[in-house]
Amino acid sequence: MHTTHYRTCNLCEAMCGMVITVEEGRITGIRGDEEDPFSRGHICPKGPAMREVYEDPDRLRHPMRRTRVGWQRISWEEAFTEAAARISEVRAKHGRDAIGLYAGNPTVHNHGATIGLQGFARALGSKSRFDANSQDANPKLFACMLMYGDQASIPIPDVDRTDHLLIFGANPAASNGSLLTLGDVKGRLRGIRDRGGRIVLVDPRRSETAAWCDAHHFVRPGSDAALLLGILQVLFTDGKIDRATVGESTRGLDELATIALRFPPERVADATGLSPSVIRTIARDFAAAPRAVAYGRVGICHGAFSSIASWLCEALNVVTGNFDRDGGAMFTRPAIDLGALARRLVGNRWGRWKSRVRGLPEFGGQLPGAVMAEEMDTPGDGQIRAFITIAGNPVLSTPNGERLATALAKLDFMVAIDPFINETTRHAHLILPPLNALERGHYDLVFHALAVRNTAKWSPPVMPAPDDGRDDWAILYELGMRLGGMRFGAPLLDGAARLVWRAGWSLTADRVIDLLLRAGAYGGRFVPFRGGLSLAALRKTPHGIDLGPLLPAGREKVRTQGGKVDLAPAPLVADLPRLERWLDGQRANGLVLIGRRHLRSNNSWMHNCPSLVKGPDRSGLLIHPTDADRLGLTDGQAVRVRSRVGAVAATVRRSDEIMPGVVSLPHGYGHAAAADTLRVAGTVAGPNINALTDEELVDPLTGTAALSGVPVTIEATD
Ligand SMILES: Nc1nc2c(c(=O)[nH]1)N[C@H]1C(S)=C(S)[C@@H](COP(=O)(O)OP(=O)(O)OC[C@H]3O[C@@H](n4cnc5c(=O)[nH]c(N)nc54)[C@H](O)[C@@H]3O)O[C@H]1N2
Ligand SMILES: Nc1nc2c(c(=O)[nH]1)N[C@H]1C(S)=C(S)[C@@H](COP(=O)(O)OP(=O)(O)OC[C@H]3O[C@@H](n4cnc5c(=O)[nH]c(N)nc54)[C@H](O)[C@@H]3O)O[C@H]1N2
Ligand code: SF4
Ligand SMILES: [Mo]
Repeated sequence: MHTTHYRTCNLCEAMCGMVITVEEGRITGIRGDEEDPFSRGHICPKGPAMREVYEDPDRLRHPMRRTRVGWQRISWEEAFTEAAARISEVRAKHGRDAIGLYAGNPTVHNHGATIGLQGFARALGSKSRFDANSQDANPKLFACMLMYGDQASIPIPDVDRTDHLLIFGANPAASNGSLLTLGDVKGRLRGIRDRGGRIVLVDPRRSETAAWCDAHHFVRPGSDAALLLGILQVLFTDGKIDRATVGESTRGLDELATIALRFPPERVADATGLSPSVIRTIARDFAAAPRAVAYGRVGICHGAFSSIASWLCEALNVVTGNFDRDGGAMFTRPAIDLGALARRLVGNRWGRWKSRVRGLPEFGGQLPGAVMAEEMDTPGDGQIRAFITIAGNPVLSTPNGERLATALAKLDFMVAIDPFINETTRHAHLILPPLNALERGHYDLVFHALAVRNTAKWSPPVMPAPDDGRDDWAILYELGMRLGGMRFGAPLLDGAARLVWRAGWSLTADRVIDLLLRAGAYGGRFVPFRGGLSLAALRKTPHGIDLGPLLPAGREKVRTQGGKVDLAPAPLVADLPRLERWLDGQRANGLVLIGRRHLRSNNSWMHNCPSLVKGPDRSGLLIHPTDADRLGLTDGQAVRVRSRVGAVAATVRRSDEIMPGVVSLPHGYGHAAAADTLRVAGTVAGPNINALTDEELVDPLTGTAALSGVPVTIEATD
């Protein structure tokens, strides 16, 4: 038997369409789908590696219990009974907040996990909630919440129509885009230059993306906020801001101008590493372009001033008239309105409670990952004693991961919902492995809402699910019900769900997607015979549906009181003195560490795929030749890299692609501790960068980890 399946890859944010062929029950090919209207045949090496993940002998197919003599297979019933009993026990003895919950990145690439987690977290009722966004996009979401009134109002660079793209700290050539879903990234970016437009990159590393740009400028890690103030100063001084027009749809323009005027390029040049004339050129080229858009991502979210930098990057688009217009920063109109869901389930909240030990604020119901370890290893009321992870590997992904590993090992109880026994889940008492992505349906709940065109696509399962397999949704649902009932914030619905569950049924995540599609902007809204989008309609268009280009959204997306964009939100303005103290103060001048991504890795979890890890060692410590010469380091030399929190072994890679004064290690490596259970990854060289990153270095507004710009020293070990 030979079958062909069309599917969206759910590994990264790019939503590539794939054609998967299956013969005699085996996957025989995965290639790009030329007929997918969004990705147009583009695919990267990770897409085909989905077969290796599916077939991986290390991937768990059954629940596992850790015993004195190793991992033991148990039944789902045993696993759920034990997990619910142990969690309930800790909850009864120490209170709800003693249960920690960490949700990792793949949950947002999985509609069942995305929706299920909301109901599950409420079932737990704990304030000790964490997710990967506090190592990722929280500063940007926070800026959007304050400026546009909603953390789900995230403007997307209209790459297909812009004349000028100014990138701060993103490397789409490796990452394929983030908070910017653009299938066929290379083709789409090339389109800008083919139209006579320009791409300018600001990054401490001359990354793979630099080769696609007209200009690249080195910037000192963590200094983007200062650079953006310098750019805005030039625009306000030059009179490039149409104050009357911008003033109509915003508040705080005069305040922003007054702030920016205090930061002429001469004041920020030294701290940023860009000369005043380069800063002026960046500003003037941006202002001169008919349609321009500034885009900042992980690089600017990983600094100590990440919320300010994210704010100013948004503000640059707004003040130059490039907000909510074609070719600028635009909002999507997805088939399922993630914003409405998020407002209902997450809310635009900040600072309702603070972390117990350090007093960092919650944001959207989550505390920062940077406090996880101290909340476990500091005794007292509310100390985390039981921990649930789903689709996360915080030992490799959060700052000072080694401290976390030590704390995990001392917990009363830990359960992981994960298909692998890795550096984090190895500390669990129980592991509940979900179905593989190819064994379940897929709808990109999150990334359709962040894409450069409005599109919708449903991917049915490719491979049959084993009889006793459960997807993430089903696992969360069962455990949530046993812990007091899934709660989605609608008591009637929650009550009905409980009755249905008691009767032995459950609602599937796919059914929820169908309901949301019908209720959405393109759905029939449950009017009989009206037609419109539904799961059935999407099944009939297996390559996906193009719903058109981004359109101005105006009031619908700017949800502040009064409906105006806030250009000078009070919490961000109040944080500026901290930036000024740093800018004008004595700055340490030692080496600082930044991270990087490679096309062939996906955070920490795909190094067990042989096709992705073959070839040259990609984990080297990048160091500029002038720094290497000063330290007497040669290419390939073994070194020890040390920070305040730890030390790791690394191999020197001299390269002028990195800025002098900066060194770089990729994140997601350091698999030695799990070498027995990740038998391919365990042989891959490279240290855990997050054994060096410092949990004390955070953006104080959101608690987002400052993973970039960590002070380090380097010494030769051979
Ligand atoms: N192949 C691959 N693709 C991925 C992932 C992966 O691991 N591998 N991960 C996915 C995930 S979870 C995400 S969030 C996205 C992230 O996608 P991107 O935001 O594109 O992230 P990176 O590729 O890490 O690029 C960040 C860039 O910021 C630079 N940088 C570091 N510090 C600074 C700074 O202070 N200022 C400036 N201006 N730049 C700085 C780095 O040198 C790097 O080039 O990628 C997604 N896609
Ligand atoms: N120094 C440094 N640290 C970083 C970053 C950086 O740039 N530099 N980037 C940060 C960013 S942007 C992110 S998003 C985080 C990512 O960090 P995390 O989200 O903590 O971890 P991942 O490495 O994505 O690990 C994903 C886990 O999910 C499991 N998994 C995969 N698919 C599924 C599934 O369908 N269901 C379930 N239940 N499990 C699944 C994998 O086995 C793995 O254990 O790392 C952050 N950490
Ligand atoms: S670019 Fe992203 S979505 Fe596309 S094939 Fe690669 S991992 Fe999958
Ligand atoms: Mo991420």
